[in-house]
Amino acid sequence: WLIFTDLDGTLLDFDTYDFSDAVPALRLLKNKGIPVIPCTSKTFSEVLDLRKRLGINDPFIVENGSAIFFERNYFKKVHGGGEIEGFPVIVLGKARNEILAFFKALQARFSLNIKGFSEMTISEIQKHTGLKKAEAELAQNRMFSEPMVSFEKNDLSEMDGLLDFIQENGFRLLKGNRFYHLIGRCDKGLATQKLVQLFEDEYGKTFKTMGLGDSKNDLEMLAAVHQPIIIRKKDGSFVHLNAIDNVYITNEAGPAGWAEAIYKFVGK
Ligand code: 2M8
Ligand code: MG
Ligand code: MG
Repeated sequence: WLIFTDLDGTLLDFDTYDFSDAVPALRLLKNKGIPVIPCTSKTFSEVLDLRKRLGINDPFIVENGSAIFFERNYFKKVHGGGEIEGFPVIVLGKARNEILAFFKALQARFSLNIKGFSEMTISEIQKHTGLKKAEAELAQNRMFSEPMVSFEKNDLSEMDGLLDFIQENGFRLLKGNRFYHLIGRCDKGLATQKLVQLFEDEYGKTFKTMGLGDSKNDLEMLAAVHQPIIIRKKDGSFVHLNAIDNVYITNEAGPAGWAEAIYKFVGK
């Protein structure tokens, strides 16, 4: 198995970011030598901090499929993608300065009532996310994307011409939980496929793949794996992603649902 997992609302509790209900399942995967690969909207800095606490050292996908990072020597084959902060990296998205320049162009053209992370103070980010100060700083330290809150009545995807303009210029707008995310022409699914390929080239065999997620921006990741898992939300609802077959929807929410799916498909 290779396990691809979203973090917020999936492996981490939506409000408290706690993952204690998933600890025994994480330990089980570690004992079995099964890689746990975060695939998240979060930044390199946030995931670096979290993987220490989660006790995992497998590759990770950040900022909605914008880049794949792994430890030196994790793969023996050379990939020539360069390094960022000591980690070999494969960049699939666009650099933050390009993202921010386009974000300004977007605001100028559509006069939207939105506010990006780059325009927020740390305490505003804390207010929107419930993160602690140090964590909010890690979330603001972005390389490839701009999350934003919208104060518009309608979903941004319903605004006339907006998505076309974004797409024509080589960008994408995704909906996470609390925020919209402006990224390059990438998604969690493309990054997942790319990383599966690296594993298969390295080991010369195929892997069974599982993906776990709770929102719309997880769609492409879930479509790219053999066993997609939709994690139930705390109010009992779950995201409806009709384009995906063979999906298992957990009974439990957040990290408890995560553990439930691991036991069901990987065993105890
Ligand atoms: C943002 O992402 C979440 C996840 O889906 C969202 O859109 O609600 C990101 O900015 C991430 O970096 C941050 O940690 C998270 C905190 O809730 O919010
Ligand atoms: Mg999520
Ligand atoms: Mg996410």
